[in-house]
Amino acid sequence: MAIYNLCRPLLLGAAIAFLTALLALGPVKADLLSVVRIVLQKGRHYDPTDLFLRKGDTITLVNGDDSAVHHASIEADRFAFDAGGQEPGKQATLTLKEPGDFVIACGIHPKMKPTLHVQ
Ligand SMILES: [Cu+2]
Repeated sequence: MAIYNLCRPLLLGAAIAFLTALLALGPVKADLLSVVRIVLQKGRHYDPTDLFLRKGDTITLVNGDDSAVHHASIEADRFAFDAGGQEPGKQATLTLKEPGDFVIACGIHPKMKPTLHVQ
């Protein structure tokens, strides 16, 4: 109980700081229900290799390699995605609007194949 009483002002301060930060984000508030996930392309691998997402979520593919170019694409029944050639440090985004399981292919590194599981 004593620890709780000691920490209480700190917790309150942290909560206020968090809420202030949320308010400062402004336009991002409308998107709080959807999620943006970072997917790293590095060392000829994706991290993570399986993503569990909801319809409306967005993924940002980040080329974290020093010299390798990646070319992510999806060929699905109801949509297609092509990030084009992604130089090191470049990003590409994709918003998942359809439910299902989708495999991202890298046109340059055939073994790079993460799967998106969209509910
Ligand atoms: Cu690649």
